[in-house]
Amino acid sequence: MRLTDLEKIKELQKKPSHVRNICILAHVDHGKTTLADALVASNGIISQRMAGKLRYLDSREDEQIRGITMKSSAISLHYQAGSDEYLMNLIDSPGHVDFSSEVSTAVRLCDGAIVVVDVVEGVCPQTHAVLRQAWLENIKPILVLNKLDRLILELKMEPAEAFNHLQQILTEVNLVTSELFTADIMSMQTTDSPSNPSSEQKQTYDWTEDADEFEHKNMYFSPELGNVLFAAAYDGWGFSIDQFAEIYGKKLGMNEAGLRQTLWGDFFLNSKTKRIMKGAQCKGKKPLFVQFILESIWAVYDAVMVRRDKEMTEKIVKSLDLKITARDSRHNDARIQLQALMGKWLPVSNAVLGKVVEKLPSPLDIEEEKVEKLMCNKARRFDSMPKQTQDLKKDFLSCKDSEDIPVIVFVSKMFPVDRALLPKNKQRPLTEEELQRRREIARLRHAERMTGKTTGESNEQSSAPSSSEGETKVVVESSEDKKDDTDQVFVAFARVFSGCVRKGQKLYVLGPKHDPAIALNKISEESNGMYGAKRLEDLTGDEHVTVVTVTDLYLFMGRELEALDCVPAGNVLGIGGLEDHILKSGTLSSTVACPSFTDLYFDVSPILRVALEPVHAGDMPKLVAGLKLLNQADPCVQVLVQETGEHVIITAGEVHLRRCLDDLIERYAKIEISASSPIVPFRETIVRPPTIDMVNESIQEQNPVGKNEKQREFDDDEEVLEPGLVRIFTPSRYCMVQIRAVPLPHEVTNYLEENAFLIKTLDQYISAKISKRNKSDIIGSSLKQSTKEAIKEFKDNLEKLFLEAGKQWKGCVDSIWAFGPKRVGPNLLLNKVDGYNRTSMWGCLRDDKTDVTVVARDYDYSVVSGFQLATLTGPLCDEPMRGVCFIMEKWEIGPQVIGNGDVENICENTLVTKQITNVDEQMHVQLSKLNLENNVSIATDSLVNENRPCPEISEASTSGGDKEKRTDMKGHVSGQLISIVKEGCLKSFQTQPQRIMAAMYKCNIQATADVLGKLFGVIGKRNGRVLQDEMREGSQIFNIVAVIPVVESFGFSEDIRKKTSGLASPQLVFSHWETIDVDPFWVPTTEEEIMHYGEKADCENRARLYMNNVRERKGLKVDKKIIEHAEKQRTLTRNK
Ligand SMILES: Nc1nc2c(ncn2[C@@H]2O[C@H](COP(=O)(O)OP(=O)(O)OP(=O)(O)O)[C@@H](O)[C@H]2O)c(=O)[nH]1
Ligand SMILES: [Mg+2]
Repeated sequence: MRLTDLEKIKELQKKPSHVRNICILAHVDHGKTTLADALVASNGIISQRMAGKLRYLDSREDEQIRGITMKSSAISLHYQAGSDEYLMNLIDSPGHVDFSSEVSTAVRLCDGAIVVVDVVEGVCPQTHAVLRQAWLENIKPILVLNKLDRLILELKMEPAEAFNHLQQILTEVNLVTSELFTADIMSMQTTDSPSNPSSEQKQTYDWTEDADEFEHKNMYFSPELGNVLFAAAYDGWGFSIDQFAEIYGKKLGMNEAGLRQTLWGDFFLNSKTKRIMKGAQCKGKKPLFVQFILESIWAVYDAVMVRRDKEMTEKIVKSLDLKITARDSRHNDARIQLQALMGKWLPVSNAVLGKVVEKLPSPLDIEEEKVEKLMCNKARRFDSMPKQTQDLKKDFLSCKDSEDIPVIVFVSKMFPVDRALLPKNKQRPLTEEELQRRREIARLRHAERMTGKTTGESNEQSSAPSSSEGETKVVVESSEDKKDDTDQVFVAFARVFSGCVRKGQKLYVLGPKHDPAIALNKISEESNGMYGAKRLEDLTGDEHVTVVTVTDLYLFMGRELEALDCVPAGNVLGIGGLEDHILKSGTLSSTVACPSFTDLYFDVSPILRVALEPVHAGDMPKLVAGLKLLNQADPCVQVLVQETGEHVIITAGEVHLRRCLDDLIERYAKIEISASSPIVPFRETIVRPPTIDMVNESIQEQNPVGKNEKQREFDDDEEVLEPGLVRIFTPSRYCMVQIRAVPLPHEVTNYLEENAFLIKTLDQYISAKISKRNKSDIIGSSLKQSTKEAIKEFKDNLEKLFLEAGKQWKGCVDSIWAFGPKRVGPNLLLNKVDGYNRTSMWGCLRDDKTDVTVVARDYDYSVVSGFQLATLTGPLCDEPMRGVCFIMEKWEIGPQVIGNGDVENICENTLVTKQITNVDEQMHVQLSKLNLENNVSIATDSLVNENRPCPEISEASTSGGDKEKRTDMKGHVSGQLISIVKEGCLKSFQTQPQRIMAAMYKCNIQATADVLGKLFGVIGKRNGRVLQDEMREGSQIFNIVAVIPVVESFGFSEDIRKKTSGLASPQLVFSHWETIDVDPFWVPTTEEEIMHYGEKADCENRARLYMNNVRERKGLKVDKKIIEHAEKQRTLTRNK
């Protein structure tokens, strides 16, 4: 029976000091939902006995079937500590890495976290991840070391052993937090140092100051600080050492505070002096934790579970003065007896909720630092925001709910709810008055019937309508609902940070690009206050604010929702009716001075793609509508329509994909859907010519074997000057380009990839310069000092990496022309064209006065486009390139090229080349002149409208009659140039040794020694590599870190689980790109090789296999013979 009614919760919501917003975080399967069950049971929502078995917050069917949580869900609980009552808004989050975006959405709404660690598995990858999340969002954690029962029953540890083990786990956890802390300090140091003069003076850095702060912030977990609990949530018990300090303080007449400091650690009780002494370990004494705590618990398990000693059990119950029902104490199942006993003695809910109240902050304690972090992202300074915006900080801090305080709400996700489950559509229990009324109606009906019997049948009919009045109403309601085309509605998962949200209130919905400064200006122009009552889809490009009327407010109660009329600051809530205004997350406020909250931090990016189509073609509209709902409901999934028209979803991993498909089929689209096999991304690259071939024989320079089949195709190609260098003319002979392809050093490629966001900033800046737009939401005319510094550092590091890679790269950073594909990718185009001094990429680093124009030659943009196209779809299988540098060595353009007729002459004749260069120079001089005169770049203009005839070249043409023809031809130049640059890049790429790059997953597996062999077998079979296999100290468990190609990963987890009888279960996270060191075009040539690999080497050549699979999928030409040397078929059944 539920112990707390809604009225009490509403009352508590109004006292922020008595509210705690907390989430439970952990690695997968460490026991979050089980712990939540115990807390839920303390409110009587589920029975104590079902706690741990029901997993109440896993309300989805697939969560129950698979036994893992897939979405975060919230419940409001009541907790009484002495005379004080508290409201706990608790959020349970998933631990599987595929759903880590759900963790981000939960953490954003909370002030504190309960971090759970399974003491057998210890610190796992997601433990790192969640601690990091908590750190990034400035939320305070307490630690629950869970599953202590496993140490007793499974690992059969002695109490002293268990104590050492627990100490070790605690050290591991603290190591993670201190790493986070140091990383944070380091980044603060680096960002502070250049601009902050005071830090220059402070040459020697005092670590102790920060270490103090670290301890002050309670970031270290330690039982004596009161932020560590020990538990076995499944058995319903848990404790902090404070509880035992209290018990033994009274029992032994000792100082409680003293005990609190010594119960954990190297202390023992001197039995003679009755004093607590230090140095238990070196003196071979039992530490207090073992003697006073663990031994007692071990004794209970021993009596109840191991020896099943009834007498002893009764004795324990008596000595602890517990009241256990006869039903429990006589139960056949010893575990139930144990749970009843331990649950009564050390109830985990009391221990955990008590510590939550004591150690975790209330909404009132929100720190200024956190508020600033929420309101403004790193690139911007809080004090650069408008004054009205800065003023909102005090409203955050005061957390008041009065009328005059602006309302600020953050929605972290939209989650789907069955329309039928909304409180307004649910049958609620009848109140006493309603029951009374119904009774009255029934009595009247009965009386009428009795009189009807005497007066005749006719009356019976007339009484019928009135008797079913209640029912008719229900029918009307449900038919009204049927009008809606879907049975799913979205409820926003949100928190009120300031003010009080009320039903019927109008609020602004602030989009991610909303700028308070602009909106405040606009609003003062429009006198009537609220502007633009629009929906999301009606917004134009520069509008980022819509207005919504709040229709429904809900309280989350696990599987149920309760309707509310208003929710004051500091509480987690659900808001209905926002689906047309918010896609995944967003900010609501009563003032436009409020900025849109900073983006949620997602740890995992989606990588697994599948294409979807309906089984019945006519269902396409339903699929599209379903995908729209899925996109809104899942914080991480990406839904897109590819150029090919395919509908594609990108998910974080296999488990996430399965959930998305189930959701689509059963909830959102409700049609049969066929999903393609996963589309795994690849990359294409080139490498230095290898020195040994596939069979480890060295390749001599002249040996034609050194070239593969593909490279030999270009042997007679006149455009190929040497391997990796090509020269191509446009068909009109108007332009010529000479391009070389070389592999980029690995370090550079990785560095470019890591800094994609800076490259993007740089690109936006240059585009803004070129088009002379002044977009305040991007960068505008000048960069912020901090961004400039970051770009400068990026450039310096890039230079350093190039220099380390070899002298040949000297100076190349200054000649970078473009990054690609999509202008940010890890491939480079370098400008080595003689006499073409293009404005450098790094122009923004010069001071603002000189940084005025971008000088670029005509058709510069076409060259960049050609490069972008080539790097986006490589020649192997139309996948993007990675780590390739294209060097434009010559680029000639002009009328003289055509006049000379013979191509050979043009190429070889140095005189002509010189002429061309002269024209080039002429153009350049003219260009610069114009620049000087107008102080704007003409070339820049022509970039914007690239098909426009170019004034310089028109003037350069000598014959007036030719003018029209030239202009016409030039109209095609840009297109032809794009095409030859693309072709040049591809050809120069193809004349080098090409390789496929595979996306790699990193996986952490925990397994016992006996299954290691099988495990390595599975990893090896899937072309994976084991990077690390270490035995966890003090346990039989090995921590294995391996990498496997994503393309080989499907069914990997399942395979591992089967081979190890469910003992090991891996989690896969995208790690890096790896070159498959096999030439996809290699075919055996020598007799030995043919004997070894067969004529086509198809079975061995992994790279070729991957390449051909992708080509087949994309409908590209595949160079393979289906049947070779087919044998005569035999029928298996013999004709009789
Ligand atoms: N022995 C033992 N098992 C436990 C304990 N707590 C949880 N478990 C078991 O651990 C498994 C996982 O528990 P859950 O509560 O679902 O774990 P979770 O952290 O919510 O998992 P995800 O939500 O999927 O990340 C279940 O089989 C539980 O019965 C415990 O204290 N002792
Ligand atoms: Mg769970």
